[in-house]
Amino acid sequence: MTNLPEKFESFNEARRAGFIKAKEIKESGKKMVGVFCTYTPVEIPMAAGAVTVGVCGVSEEAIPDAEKVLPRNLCPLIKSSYGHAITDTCPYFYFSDMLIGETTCDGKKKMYEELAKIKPTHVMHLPNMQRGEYTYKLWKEEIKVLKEETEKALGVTISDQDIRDAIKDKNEERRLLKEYYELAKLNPSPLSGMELHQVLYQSGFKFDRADLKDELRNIIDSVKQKYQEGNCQNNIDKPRILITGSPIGGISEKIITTIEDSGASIVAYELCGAIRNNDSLVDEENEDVYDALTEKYLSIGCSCMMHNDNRMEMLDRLADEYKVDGVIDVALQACHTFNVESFRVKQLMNNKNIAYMAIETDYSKSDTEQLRTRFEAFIEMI
Ligand code: BJ8
Repeated sequence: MTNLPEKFESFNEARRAGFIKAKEIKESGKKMVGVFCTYTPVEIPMAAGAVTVGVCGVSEEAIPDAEKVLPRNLCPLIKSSYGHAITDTCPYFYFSDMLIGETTCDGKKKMYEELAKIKPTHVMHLPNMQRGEYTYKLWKEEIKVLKEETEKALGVTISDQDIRDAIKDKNEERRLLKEYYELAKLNPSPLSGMELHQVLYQSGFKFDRADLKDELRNIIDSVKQKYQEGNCQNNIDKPRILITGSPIGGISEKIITTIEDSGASIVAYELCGAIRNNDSLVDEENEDVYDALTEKYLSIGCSCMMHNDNRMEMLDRLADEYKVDGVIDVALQACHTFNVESFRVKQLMNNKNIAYMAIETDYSKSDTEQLRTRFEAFIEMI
């Protein structure tokens, strides 16, 4: 029995419903900015009065078109994003006035070169190490350059106060999302893995900021109340699973449903679009807004960083806080950084006596049954 209120239904379809909203936003004269990555300091386009939207592709339909230009042996997220862009099948890409990318993995960098031929694209130079003064200065400077490029592209002026207001606004959303996903620390979790995922992922497509926050508040309160009344779809015997790795927006059904059908309860997502973005806030007290943004965004633990200790520290902490029994590490096909880093995650979990498995998959459904067999065996073994 679900603990979610009826309002949750609007999160299930937010990405699709947002297509019409995006059109209305554009017709009202507002600007839209497409982003690809958790490293994007979205407070800058927000400070410009623009609506930000994630434009990472999540379906396999456009991949054959992308493969006319990009190699087949490339991450499906990149091929899908590019394929939808060139075939005009992603309304969010179509309505975006500007795209923001970062020098993260090699595939994305090279895709941005191609995208820039069809849409104004600004690529931020993200350092690939997180330590030292030089790195910090470089990223701070890049955020200032982003502010200038956004001003030029959208024909606006962005003040420090605009950025401060955007920081506050985004932090409020992060606090609510965090309060929501932390409900899964309860044992048993009051949420199914899909309910946990959908609210986190789909909230990025709810463009009315006040409505989004109201709905999140409503959902959190409803889940808490129903749980206190004794409603819970999980039982205490289900193994508690943490998912980590590449973004799973394009494979959520295949991964989440199959794992939970195999008898487990997913309680945490150390992923972009989930805990990786929302765990830490931007410091609202810092008088220098660029310092505040630099600190927050440079600390993100993505595998594209060399010596990615921040991800390991987060995984170590989350495994304890969420009382995790097993970790499933998901790498998208040809995602070398997450694939290589899986060895380190495995060692960490072995040392903590937590069951661990790694999978590599793409956006097709053809390996669903094979994955099901592997998930069943893993969960049985826990
Ligand atoms: S901060 S995870 S959103 S880079 S899965 S395209 S890394 S080959 S998406 Fe990512 Fe930013 Fe990191 Fe998050 Fe490349 Fe890997 Fe594909 Fe990836």
